[in-house]
Amino acid sequence: TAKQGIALVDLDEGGVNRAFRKDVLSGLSQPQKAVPARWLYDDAGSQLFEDITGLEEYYPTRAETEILRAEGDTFRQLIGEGRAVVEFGSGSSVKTPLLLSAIAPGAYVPLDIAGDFLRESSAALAKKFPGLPVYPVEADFMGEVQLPSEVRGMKKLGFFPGSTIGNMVARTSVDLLRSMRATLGGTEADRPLLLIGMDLVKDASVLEAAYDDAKGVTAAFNLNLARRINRELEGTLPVESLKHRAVWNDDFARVEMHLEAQRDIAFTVSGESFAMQKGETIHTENSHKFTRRSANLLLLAGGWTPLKRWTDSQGRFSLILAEA
Ligand code: AVJ
Repeated sequence: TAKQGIALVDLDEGGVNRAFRKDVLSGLSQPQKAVPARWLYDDAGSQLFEDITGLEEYYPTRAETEILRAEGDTFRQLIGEGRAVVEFGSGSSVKTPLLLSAIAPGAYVPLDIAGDFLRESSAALAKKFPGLPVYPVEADFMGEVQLPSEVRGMKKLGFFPGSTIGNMVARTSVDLLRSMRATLGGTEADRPLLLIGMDLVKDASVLEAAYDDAKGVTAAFNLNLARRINRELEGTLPVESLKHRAVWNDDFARVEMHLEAQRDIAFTVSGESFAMQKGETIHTENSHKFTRRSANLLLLAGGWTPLKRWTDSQGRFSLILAEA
């Protein structure tokens, strides 16, 4: 069902985020321990991710921004003016303005589950584009979202930069692409467009460095999840005995982040006991990388026909325009 403007964080009597606890307890009970990547992004985690985007080794943000800067004229030709831009996520202070100034949209609709961040970034954006109607919607865009009535008659462009799609396994990303289609609506005569960032397969050493930087910012980002579990779920994870690992999994074409136990450890979370042997890991994130073909295949499976593809000058990252 479509959602709009609901309070999405469900806390128990003690103020504990129920979904977080459920995901952590069930994830730590699996043979390969795993916690869904979305829990990396509390306030500290979101700040650390911001820091990651400025790192020498982390090329995706710079590469995608380069494309957005360089291809404004082509975007405008292919997308046309006056569309309502529906961004899946709150929007970045750099990328979103580049797109909006290139295509002169009729409205901007950022969708995000984190209401505070959504309101802040929307206000900043509205200030930058005084004539542009901005309609933030607090919603989980993994399902169909009801767009504000003000944009119902307008043609739509979905915008999903950052290769965030890469965080999902194939079946989840296909579901998301189909939900995006449903959210954006349209008809056969008036098909919505989607501009989506997808990071590309490249040398494993380049990828592993991008997810295990010399300054240790990505390590801090990953370890922050253990700290968050300790803080929010009365956990006793020995953070100093966990090590950040970034490994290229060639079978699935993805970089995986793990937290690896440096010795045999035992700990509790919300009163439940867990143990890890030395070398055992908690899998905390997937970042899938694509080829031209795998990107096209994924989009097609999700109900989108690729129309045009751009890469940065070093061929590291792609932006794809697709039509429903
Ligand atoms: C925000 C999902 C695009 O996978 O590259 C960066 C997150 N994790 N470094 C990515 C991330 C470790 C990032 N995304």
